[in-house]
Amino acid sequence: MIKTPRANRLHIGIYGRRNAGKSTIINRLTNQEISIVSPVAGTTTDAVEKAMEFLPVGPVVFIDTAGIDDTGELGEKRIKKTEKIFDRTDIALIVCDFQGWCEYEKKLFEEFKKRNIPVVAIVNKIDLNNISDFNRQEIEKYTKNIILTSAKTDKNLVHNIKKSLIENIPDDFINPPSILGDIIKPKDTVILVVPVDKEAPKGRLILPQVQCIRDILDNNCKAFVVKETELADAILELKTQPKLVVTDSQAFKEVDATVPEEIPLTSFSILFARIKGDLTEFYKGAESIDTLKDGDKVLICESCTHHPIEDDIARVKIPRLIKLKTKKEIEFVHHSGHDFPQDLKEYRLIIHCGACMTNRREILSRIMKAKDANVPLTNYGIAIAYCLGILKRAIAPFVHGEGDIY
Ligand SMILES: Nc1nc2c(ncn2[C@@H]2O[C@H](COP(=O)(O)OP(=O)(O)OP(=O)(O)O)[C@@H](O)[C@H]2O)c(=O)[nH]1
Ligand code: SF4
Ligand SMILES: [Mg+2]
Repeated sequence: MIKTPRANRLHIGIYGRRNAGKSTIINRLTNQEISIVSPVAGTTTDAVEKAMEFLPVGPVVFIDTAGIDDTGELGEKRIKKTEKIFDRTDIALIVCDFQGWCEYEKKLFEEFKKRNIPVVAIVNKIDLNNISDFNRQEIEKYTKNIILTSAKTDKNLVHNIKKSLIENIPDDFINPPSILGDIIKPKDTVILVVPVDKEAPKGRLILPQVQCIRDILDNNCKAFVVKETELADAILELKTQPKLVVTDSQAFKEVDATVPEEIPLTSFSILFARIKGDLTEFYKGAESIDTLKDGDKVLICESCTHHPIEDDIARVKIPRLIKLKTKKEIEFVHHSGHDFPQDLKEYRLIIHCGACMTNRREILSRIMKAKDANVPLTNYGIAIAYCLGILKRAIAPFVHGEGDIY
């Protein structure tokens, strides 16, 4: 994703008057000194851009702009330059202070509204102001997305901006285009391992399997679909080594033993965790299984409701695996459907289903809610792979550089 072309990145423009704190905010977001910060109004004269992977939002470009309340001839040139950036903005952050939602900000807002660009209002410098002076209703007439913050002292600033972005990003940005597109290239072969057990629906494959087959075909590659019992033969019969083996999580252990080490192996759940959620967060969530103690509550969430079957993955298999791994007496609470429990604080861990029937925004919002409550969140496939001791292998195809996972 580092190679994502600029055009495919979400462009986040940071606007506002001179001295509002725009450059301080871009530096916080990127965790780098991208832009010069100073008390002199009009410090940023030319837009400063930074492309980066902003997880879990994805590939973005942040654009710090010159303050647009600028006056004089030079100021007009700066205003024109800043206005040009409007055209490249997919989502706008308007930075102001308590008293600052005035004519400039309103005009800016109307400009973005005309262009159908979502706006997040960032009311900055709360450390210097008396919070009771804040008139939220005034800004709410324009946008419901309001972040009250201090770019200098607020530890949650980046988290809150991510949350707001996830809620407001246009759909085509939040849904990455391909499941395997950055892993495979034309003519590659991918083996898909599909156990046909009691949980498999009669006469058909399930949605993640079908979507993977389609994605492999879309990438001009070959899909070789087998049950775990035919996997060893399939590998032997292939004239060239498969680029990847993807298995159902439930057959992971068996498949791990069959697939030679030099062939990358992952699971459908991990592929979907990647495009539906945030692999890094899910990985951290799985690691927290080891910190569970006697009496802890673990929430298991499924996006759809269905009748539990004997040996059900949520009610039987995952609890069994976690108990085996931790040797602790853990209470499992089950939840299904589109609503998400309001109070998450009582849980030590949330394990989510593969979310094949939900959109990415919903899962990302759940991740952010779990973060707000300080509860780690992972998903079925990643939790299973972790408990079986094979997560490192399953995640290896997605580890880049210094250990970034995406
Ligand atoms: N106390 C306090 N100072 C802040 C905060 N955010 C920014 N500042 C200070 O406000 C001044 C202006 O910050 P910048 O980030 O340079 O503002 P800017 O909007 O980029 O300004 P221009 O580039 O001139 O348009 C600097 O002295 C910052 O240190 C904040 O939340 N609290
Ligand atoms: S959304 Fe979740 S519960 Fe529903 S079918 Fe997909 S993985 Fe299963
Ligand atoms: Mg600046």
